[in-house]
Amino acid sequence: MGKHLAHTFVSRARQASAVAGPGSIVVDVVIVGAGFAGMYMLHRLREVGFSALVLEAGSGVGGTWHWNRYPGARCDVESMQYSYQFSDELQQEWDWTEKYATQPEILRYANHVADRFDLRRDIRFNVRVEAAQFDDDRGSWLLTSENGERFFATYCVMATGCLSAVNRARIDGLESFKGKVYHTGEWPQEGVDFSGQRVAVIGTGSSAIQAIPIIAEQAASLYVFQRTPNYTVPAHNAPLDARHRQAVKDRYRDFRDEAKQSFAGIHFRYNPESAVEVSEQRRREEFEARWACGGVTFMGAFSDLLFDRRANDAAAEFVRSKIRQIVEDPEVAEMLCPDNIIGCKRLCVDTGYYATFNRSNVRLIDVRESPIEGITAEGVGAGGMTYLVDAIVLATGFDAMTGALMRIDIRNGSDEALAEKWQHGPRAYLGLMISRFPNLFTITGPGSPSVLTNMLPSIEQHVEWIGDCLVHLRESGKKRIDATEEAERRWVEHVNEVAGGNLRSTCSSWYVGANIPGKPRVFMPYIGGFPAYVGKCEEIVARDYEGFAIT
Ligand code: N01
Repeated sequence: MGKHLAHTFVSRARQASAVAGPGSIVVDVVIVGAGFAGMYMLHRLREVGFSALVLEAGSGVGGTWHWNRYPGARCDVESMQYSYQFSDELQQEWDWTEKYATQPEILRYANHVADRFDLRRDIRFNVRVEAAQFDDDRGSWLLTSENGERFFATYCVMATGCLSAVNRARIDGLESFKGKVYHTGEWPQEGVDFSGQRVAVIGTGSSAIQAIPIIAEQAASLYVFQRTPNYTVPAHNAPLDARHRQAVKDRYRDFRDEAKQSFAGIHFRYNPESAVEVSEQRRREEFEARWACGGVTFMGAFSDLLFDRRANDAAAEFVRSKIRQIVEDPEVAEMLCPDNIIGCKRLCVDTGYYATFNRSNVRLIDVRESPIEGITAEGVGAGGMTYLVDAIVLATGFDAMTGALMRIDIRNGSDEALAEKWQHGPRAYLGLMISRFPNLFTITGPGSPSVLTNMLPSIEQHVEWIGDCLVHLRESGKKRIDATEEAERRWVEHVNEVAGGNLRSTCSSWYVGANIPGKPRVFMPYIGGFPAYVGKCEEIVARDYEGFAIT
């Protein structure tokens, strides 16, 4: 921070603390969350001369990667891409060891970033924010923690994550179970050893699909309770070849720029052909090649997989044919075969998932027709049976995109709660700001591409946009920014319109809030693609922050 800026901040902080009262902390910007978004936001704000403080509920940095320590947790975006690019020194000095990094390796990386940029001195750990209230007269936010600490700031940035508010699923009798209950998204730091135990896993989403093969190797017996079968493609993970790693590093800037031109912000081979226009043989060849390569880029096999039901059916049938080849018991194979749109729910990536059901200690229980009846002290009841277990793993997902925000009592200067404003679904301008909630920013909020893209470049783009916006306000002598209702209305309409043309908006997934009882059904992320979105953000800035009221 420059000397002048530092002086300005200190005197401003002194003036403000006189108003805020003793025991309160006053900064220019308060950031909630020390995951990849909050860490980079802090770094960026320091670079441009704002004082900032991060409040983090956990005991360490890393967000998602701090909490999701379940066995087998690993990112499904390649490690050379799931990393920051804001510092060339950082991306050159860090050596990923595997094609897809494990949770411990990503957490080591997050800690390395925190140390390298000396971030910890401005992060308060074990502080869970309970409420955030804007004061119209003061023009500042007051955040209050569970322990009653108070933090004042002109601006507030919610870097609370899209998949961070766990959904524990309301199952009768869960509290009466006498063994241990774990949620994949709140895994104990010390780890869990299931050796010799009888274990139940409830859920078959991405988390379960990664954890099940590992738990199956440890446990004496494993019962998998499946409500909806999911499509998963093999990861084909491998140690990262040193020559490949160096080749990417040698042209990292170009590599990253090319990735940003792709729909999901991921560098991969996208095939512009239509699946319905090519021959059966050509289709099969391409699907086989994608299956052999592995990973989520399977959905890039043809350009129309998410737009044309016939194309989608072909891809889905291909995966079902693989399941039938891998799983030895035809009845179990049929239970594992999904019948919905592939890629509608987030495609999963696995290592040995389907083959796990060939093990004699693993049993699949279909709870679609007869849901879990309840949990007793001894186990899980379903289909008239009680499955006796020592431990239950809830792999039941998250209250995605809005959950972490809604769990904080966020109120504007008129005491209107965000929960009230969003009672029929989230409304935000660009997923960055929410009208009537001035000086409040969200990173990868609803209405931004976020979860449909590589999160790291999406986070960086938001952080840089917010940093530039605050500099703009300072330079123009302004201290208040709000999205206009009209701009927000038009953006929400656009988000919905684009979603309407995509098969992804048609099924019951967490993208539409369908996994949380009572949550309004709205397709939450922006599905127009990363380049279109970035272009829109830049255009709005070039038009002097069109759609924002700056006063
Ligand atoms: O959660 P999910 P997740 N009784 O919501 C079931 C990211 N991620 O933690 O489909 C029985 O996908 C539910 O069943 P149904 C990724 O974006 C990434 O696995 O609602 N079952 C479903 O099977 C992912 O999409 C990575 O019928 C119940 C499961 O629980 C997102 O996080 C790894 C139930 C929840 O699946 C969330 O994934 C992990 C009940 N009462 C996660 N309630 C990688 O990068 C829920 N279910 C690889």
